[in-house]
Amino acid sequence: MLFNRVLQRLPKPKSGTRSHHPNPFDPQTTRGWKAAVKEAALPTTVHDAEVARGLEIGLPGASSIEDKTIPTFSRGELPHFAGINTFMKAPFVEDVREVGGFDATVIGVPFDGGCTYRAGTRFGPQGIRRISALYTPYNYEMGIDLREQMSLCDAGDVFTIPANLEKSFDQISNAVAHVAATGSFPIILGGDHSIGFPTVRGLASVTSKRIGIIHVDRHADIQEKDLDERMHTTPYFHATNLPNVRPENLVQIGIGGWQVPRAAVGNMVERRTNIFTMDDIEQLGIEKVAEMALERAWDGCDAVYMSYDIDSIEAAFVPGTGWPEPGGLLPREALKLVGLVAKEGLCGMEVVEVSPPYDHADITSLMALRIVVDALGSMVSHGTMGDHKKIIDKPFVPF
Ligand SMILES: [Mn+2]
Repeated sequence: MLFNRVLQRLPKPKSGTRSHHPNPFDPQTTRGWKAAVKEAALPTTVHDAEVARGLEIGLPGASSIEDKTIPTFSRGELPHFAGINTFMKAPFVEDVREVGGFDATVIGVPFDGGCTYRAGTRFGPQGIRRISALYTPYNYEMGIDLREQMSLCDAGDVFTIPANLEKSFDQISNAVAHVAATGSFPIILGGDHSIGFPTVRGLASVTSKRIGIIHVDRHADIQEKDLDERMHTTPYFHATNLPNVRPENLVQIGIGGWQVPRAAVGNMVERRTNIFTMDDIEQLGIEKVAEMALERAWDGCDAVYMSYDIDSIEAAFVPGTGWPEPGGLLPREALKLVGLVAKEGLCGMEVVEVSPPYDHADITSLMALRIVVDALGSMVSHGTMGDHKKIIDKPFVPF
C-alpha cells in the first residue's frame, strides 16, 4: 500500500511509456524464461533408467501407491531424506579400481591433523555428503542436468592417520594419483587445508605437464612450517616446490584480515605469487579478477587445479570452519568466481576447511556442496568436463 502511494506521487510518465524497461515488456526476454525453456531440451534417459532399476531391485511399490515409479525400498534420488548418504546419491564405488568408468570421482579426506585452532574437519566429507542429499542434479539457470550429462561416483574416504601428517599425506597423494591416472576427475572433500599439498602432489605425479593453481582463501597458507610441522598454513610452500607446479602460476584470491602470518607474506613476495585481496575484488569486480586469475594460472600451463577454502567466504555464512575471518566473499561472489574459473576446465578440485562440529543447520557444508556442483555445472555447460584427461601421461606410482 505504502509503495503504491509513493508511486502515485511520482511524476507520471508520458502515456504508454516506461523508463526502466522496454515497453511493451516481453516476458520472454528474461533469463528466467529462457532458462525455463531450455529444460525441455534435456534428456531424461539416465533418470528413467534409475527409476526402472529402482523398481527392479527395490521392488515395486505397494498397490495403494498411485505413482508407479515409486519402489518399496528407496533407490536413487527420491525421497531426498532417505537412502545411504553418498555425495549427491552417486553410486558408491567400493572397488576403487573401477572409478575410471566415471567422469568424476568424489574422494573424502577426513583429516584435521593439520589444524592449528578449531579442529573438526575430519567430519567435513560426511557433513558435505549429508547435505548433498538435498540437491537434485538439475540446475535451472544453467539449464543442465548433471545426471544426464556426466557420470559421477563416490569412492568413499581415504584412510588417513590422525596423528601423523606425513603418512596421511602419502595416503592422500596415493588416492588422488590413482583416481587421476584412471582419467576420472578428482573431487576432493576435505579435511583441513594441509591436504592441499598432497592432493596436488598426487595429481602432479601422473603428468609431465605444468599445473597452475587457483587458491581461494582468506589465508596465505604458504609458510614452510607452522608449529614445527607442515600444518594447514603451509600447503602452497610445498606445492610450489613440485617440479611441475610453479609459484608464478599460483593465484591466491581473497587473502586478508588479521590471520595472515607474517612468515607467509615473505614467501609470497619471494616466490612472486599472484595475490588478490578483497579490496582488489571490490575495485576490479569479481569478473575481472577471475579473468586475471585465469590468465596467470594458465600462463605456460596445461591445466589448472582449484583449491577452495570455505573460509574465503564471509564468516557469517560459514560458521563451521577452523579459522573464521569476517570480510570475505559473499556467497554470490564466490559462486560467480567458481563458475568463471571452472568454465575454462580444471584438472581437479578440492573444497577444504568445513568443520561440521562448529556448523549451524549445515550451512557451511551446504556452501561447500554448492562450490563443488557449481564447478561441475560450469564445466558441463561449457563443454570442458573431460579436459583433465589430456594431461595424464604418466602411470600411477604409489607413494
Ligand atoms: Mn583459510
